[in-house]
Amino acid sequence: MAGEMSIIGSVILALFLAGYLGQQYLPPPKPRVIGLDLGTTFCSVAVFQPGTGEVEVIGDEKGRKSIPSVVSFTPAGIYVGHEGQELSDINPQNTIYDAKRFIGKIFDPETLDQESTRYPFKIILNNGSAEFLVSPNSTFTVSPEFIGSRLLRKMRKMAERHVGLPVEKAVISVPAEFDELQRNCTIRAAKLAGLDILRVINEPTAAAMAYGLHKVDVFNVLVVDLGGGTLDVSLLNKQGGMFLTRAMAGNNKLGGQDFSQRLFQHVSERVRQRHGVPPTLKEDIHRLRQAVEEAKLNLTVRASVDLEVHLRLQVTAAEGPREERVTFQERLTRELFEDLNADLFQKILAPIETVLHEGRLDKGEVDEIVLVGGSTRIPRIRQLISQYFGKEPNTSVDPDLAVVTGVALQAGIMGGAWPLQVSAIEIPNRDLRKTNFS
Ligand SMILES: *[C@@H]1O[C@H](CO)[C@@H](O)[C@H](O)[C@H]1NC(C)=O
Ligand SMILES: *[C@@H]1O[C@H](CO)[C@@H](O)[C@H](O)[C@H]1NC(C)=O
Ligand SMILES: *[C@@H]1O[C@H](CO)[C@@H](O)[C@H](O)[C@H]1NC(C)=O
Ligand SMILES: *[C@@H]1O[C@H](CO)[C@@H](O)[C@H](O)[C@H]1NC(C)=O
Ligand SMILES: CC(=O)N[C@H]1CO[C@H](CO)[C@@H](O)[C@@H]1O
Repeated sequence: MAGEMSIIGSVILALFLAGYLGQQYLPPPKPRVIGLDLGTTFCSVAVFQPGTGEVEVIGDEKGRKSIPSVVSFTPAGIYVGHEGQELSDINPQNTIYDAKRFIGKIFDPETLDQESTRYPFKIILNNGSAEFLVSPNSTFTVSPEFIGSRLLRKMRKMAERHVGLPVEKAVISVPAEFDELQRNCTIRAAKLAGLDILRVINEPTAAAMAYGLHKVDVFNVLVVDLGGGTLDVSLLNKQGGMFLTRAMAGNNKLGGQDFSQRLFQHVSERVRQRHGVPPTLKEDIHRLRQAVEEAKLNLTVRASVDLEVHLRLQVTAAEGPREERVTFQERLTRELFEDLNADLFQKILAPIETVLHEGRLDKGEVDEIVLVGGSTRIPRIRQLISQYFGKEPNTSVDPDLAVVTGVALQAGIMGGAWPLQVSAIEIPNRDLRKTNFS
């Protein structure tokens, strides 16, 4: 008996030793579960590297770490991400973006009609669900899930190329406000892309994890996510190592696109003042929009930028209409950008106040503020938030990649990757309503 015990003991010891040595000397296993952020305007994919414990965000063929959530249908085929985005100005009726706003949502005809007016493509109602009507060659409808699946498929391919193995499992994030049907439809989109979803986690929880807040002693975390087209503010509580969403508020019509639009309108008006006509050719508008977008990004790091765009303006002269080729140059300052958007920036505070009120919390009781979404890079927005709270927000993780970083950490946990971390996640939020300002 004692002999048997000691044999079992040695076997266990040997197993431990093998595990320890294996961990020390074998090449680390490849990540088997990927983390996906299927965003309204951008998507990204990341893996947790077993061994180093680092998260690696995977680039596309050109190394870009997020792809636009755009799918364009042409007679030659379907173009996804940057390629789809490139076609948005010349193929607007067949280039679908913002599909996430429609996934798993039940609409009444009036609401959908109202939403449709904001888009250059056709949206129709099919038994309460939104579908996109496209006619690249023949006319057909595609569902928001189908659009999601093409984006997810592209990210799956990016991951497979990076890892060098087929990828079939993933963890995906969704907005905290998503109901069961929206979550189910997101899972269905992943299935269509050949991916099995092991867990769905809330975007603010993922962002908090990216900052390691699941491992440190904090209680109240406020997550401000300002993306291309939406603002989401969530108040999280940590209870027994698990995140609970206490309150949510936002503005589903406020984001980087609106800030760019203000700058575009300004620049367009300057063209009119200088040359008598505003840009009207599709190519001119496309070029001007791209230049404005780039200038906006540069104004985050510089005080001014010099815009230079070649235009072919359609001038009406006494002899009839003619085309005038001009090189439009204009200096844009950060101050101008802030002035043009002052009222929009101010709108960020309303949902913050709402979540504090609903969570019955004083702003001084917020332990950490996490900023997510590309538009939180804008210096004036950071300043507004830090002034409001009287403390600095957490910004060390790239705000475009904070969500996917947290999702990949969760994917690492699900994949049983070494080093094992606490599997702290979240308590499902039931019957929680989001207050929307828009
Ligand atoms: C029509 O367009 C779709 C989507 O862009 C493409 O998949 C399909 O092959 C095209 N069909 C024909 C007959 O060209
Ligand atoms: C329409 O939607 C309802 C639920 O929203 C579902 O029960 C029904 O089966 C659907 N009908 C069709 C034809 O898809
Ligand atoms: C979502 O999917 C689960 C599991 O497949 C199912 O039990 C549930 O009824 C679905 N809910 C909705 C609202 O579709
Ligand atoms: C923006 O910055 C990039 C790189 O820093 C530079 O190449 C580009 O010319 C800048 N654009 C403007 C409009 O200043
Ligand atoms: C500036 C700031 O608030 N940084 C915080 C970000 O989050 C970590 C926790 O991981 C804190 O330790 C930092 O102080």
